[in-house]
Amino acid sequence: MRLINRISATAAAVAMVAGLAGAVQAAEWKGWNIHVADYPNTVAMDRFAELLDEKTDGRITLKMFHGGTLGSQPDAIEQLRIGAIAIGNFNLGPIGPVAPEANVVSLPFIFKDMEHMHRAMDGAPGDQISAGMEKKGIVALAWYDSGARSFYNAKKPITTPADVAGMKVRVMNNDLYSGMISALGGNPSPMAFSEVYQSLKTGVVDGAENNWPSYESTGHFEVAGYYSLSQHLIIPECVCINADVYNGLSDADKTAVREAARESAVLQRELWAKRAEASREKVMKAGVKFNDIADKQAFQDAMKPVYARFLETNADLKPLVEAIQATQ
Ligand code: GTR
Repeated sequence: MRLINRISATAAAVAMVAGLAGAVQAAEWKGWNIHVADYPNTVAMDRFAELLDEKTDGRITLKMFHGGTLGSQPDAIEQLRIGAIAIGNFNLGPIGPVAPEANVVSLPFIFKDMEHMHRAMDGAPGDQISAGMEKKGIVALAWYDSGARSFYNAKKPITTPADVAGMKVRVMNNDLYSGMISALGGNPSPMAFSEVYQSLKTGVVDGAENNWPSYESTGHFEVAGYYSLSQHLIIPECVCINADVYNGLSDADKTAVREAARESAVLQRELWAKRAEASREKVMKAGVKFNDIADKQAFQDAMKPVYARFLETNADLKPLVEAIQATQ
């Protein structure tokens, strides 16, 4: 009897120590995402969390905070870099000011279409961009889609650069976007995503620019009813992780984390394609005045000073710009 008691006491102690060890090793990560509940990125990031849990047998738990509740995107990028949050679904736009290589994708019209962007990001240019981000403490695990961004405003259709002249246009925090609006003769107004609806509504800005799903999910279409298909930016997004957190993982967990991110990206891209169409239909039904832009060349020509200034301060990135442009 005594012996049995001793054995079970020992077993309990062993189990406790194992449990403690497990608790010490188990990681609980915080994740940032800016979008609303049913947005493709939100669904895909939740799936990423599930896959992480499955693939690491519960060793890694990711708690996602959606809707930008942990802060604006530029703030969240800094939080990720210092390790206050482990994971973020970031647009490469606000990463550009931190990692110059990543800024190349924010040169207006650098990508011809989504397929061109995919080929470049899946090839050597994507690797160079990842390496540049990693130097700044951000590891890109997979790329998400974000469609093409076009101009919208509360006043009139935009068909030529002259239509933008004098307009106050919200841009994301990145000098390239401010330069882009200035080059069209407009007044750029950098501000956080969460402030744009109210600013459009109260006339603090006349317009903004985004893809169909963000134009729709934010309600911007209700307060800026002209959408003009300029498609001037095709910016990829990442599932990103703090570099120290990533480098501290075992090889098996690194593989699990990468696989989970890539699988979530396959889902995100599928959902993205459907949502882009659904959002377009929804805003059109709501009465948005849409126009195509027959002559995009005029907008592209106006971007020459933006490229020139960028390459002046980032001469070393000229080969990367050219490699993207040459990607077939
Ligand atoms: C969206 C993007 C967000 C954010 C937003 C913005 O398309 O998914 O990450 O960058 O645009 O305009 O701030």
